[in-house]
Amino acid sequence: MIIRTLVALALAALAASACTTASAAQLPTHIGIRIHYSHFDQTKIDVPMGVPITFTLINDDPIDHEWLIGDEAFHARHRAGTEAVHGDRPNEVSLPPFTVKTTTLTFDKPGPLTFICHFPQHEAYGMVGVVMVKP
Ligand SMILES: [Cu+2]
Repeated sequence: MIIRTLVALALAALAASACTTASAAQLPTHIGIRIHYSHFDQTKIDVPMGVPITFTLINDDPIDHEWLIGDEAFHARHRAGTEAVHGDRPNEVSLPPFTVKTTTLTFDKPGPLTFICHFPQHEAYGMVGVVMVKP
């Protein structure tokens, strides 16, 4: 009985260590983010550094949104910005009502980046998420 318990504990420890040592190579490179009722359906996403990550962005709402990803300085510029429409840069995607767009980005530095919809009041309403780039 004691041996059986020890084996179970050892297996549990092995499973736990397997989870914590998951390498960046095992992280997904295709991410789907759905917008519904002015919220992103996922707001914490881990991605590997240095490989192309494809984001499929789905606007399920009858209003415009946008998906802008960058660091704090980038978002400070966009909060103050007057650019109404984005779409010519892979990290700035305009999403008209009921549209699906795909963009591909390769992150070359580890750490967090934030994605935000900068339409008036949307950030305050909760249209914010974080992509954590893992080395
Ligand atoms: Cu929005």
